[in-house]
Amino acid sequence: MKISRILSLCAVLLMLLETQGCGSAPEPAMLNAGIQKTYADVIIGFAQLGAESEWRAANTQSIKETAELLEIELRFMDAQQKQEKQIEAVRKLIIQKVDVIGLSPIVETGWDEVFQEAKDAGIPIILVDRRAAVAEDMYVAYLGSDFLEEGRNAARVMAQLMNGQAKIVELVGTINSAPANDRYEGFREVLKDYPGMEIIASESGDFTRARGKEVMETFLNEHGSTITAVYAHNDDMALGAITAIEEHGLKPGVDIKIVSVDAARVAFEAMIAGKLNATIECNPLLGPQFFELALKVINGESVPKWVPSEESIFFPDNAAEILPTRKY
Ligand code: GYE
Repeated sequence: MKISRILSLCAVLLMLLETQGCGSAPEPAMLNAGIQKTYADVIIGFAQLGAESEWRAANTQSIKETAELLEIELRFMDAQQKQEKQIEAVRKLIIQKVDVIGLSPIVETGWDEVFQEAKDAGIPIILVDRRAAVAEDMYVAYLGSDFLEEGRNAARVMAQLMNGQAKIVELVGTINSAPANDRYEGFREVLKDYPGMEIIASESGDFTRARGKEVMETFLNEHGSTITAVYAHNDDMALGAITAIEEHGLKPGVDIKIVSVDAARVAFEAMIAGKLNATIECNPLLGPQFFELALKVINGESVPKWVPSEESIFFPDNAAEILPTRKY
């Protein structure tokens, strides 16, 4: 055995003795001090929230594909859109003693207890995609988008499209989820500067195409052609709205302008068909950044509290050119 390895083992032993003396559980990063783990040495858990949208499908694929590529042992759980199931999934991962838990919390609140359980077990949590309303020391990092800015951008783009005059209906994402909360708030923040832009109805379509269509049908039945614009918190709901508008005998993208969030391939197809006017990018391809962060955490390296994803805005004029380059 090399001297350096013996020294690091001694350091680990010393640390163990010290931490046990204080009566608190040793942090896994401390245990590994000096011994650099590789992807092949670790088991990573991921508690996904469900499979509600194109975005989610791409996100799940990115996580699974990256794990395979890096030969990481991944324990992947799907909570099927239910917080109880997601909490249960985290508990299972704790029992399985994974090295890190990645979690996309379906809603923002109600996480304190299970986060505390993970902390007590010495298993760090990385928030992926969505934030949770817990104290900062309950998770090691948040990897994901600036949803507030996405909401602001949607409002800026819509104000331009509508020359500052609009009767807007809003399709909100999953109630109490971080992206729905922030896209709602960011949009309104910018709209304050445009007195001619009025939100006449706002309801949740739960980020799905089916609910987006249903809610848009109700909006159309209640407000008819008073509606001049739709703000959808994701592309799937925008696509549902497009169908509802067509069935109502109006032209989506022309009679009613539509701005959504995500920039999935389906949004580019809708823009090419002239039925969607803009999509604000939200990047789901978080697999590579997630595992890189996880390994750093396991090896005790410091990581930023928030790792933002890089994003842009897309319009119909070059949608056909860009579509082949889109990975989701
Ligand atoms: O925009 C939506 C999905 O959390 C950013 O969830 C994600 C959102 C995404 O269902 O399509």
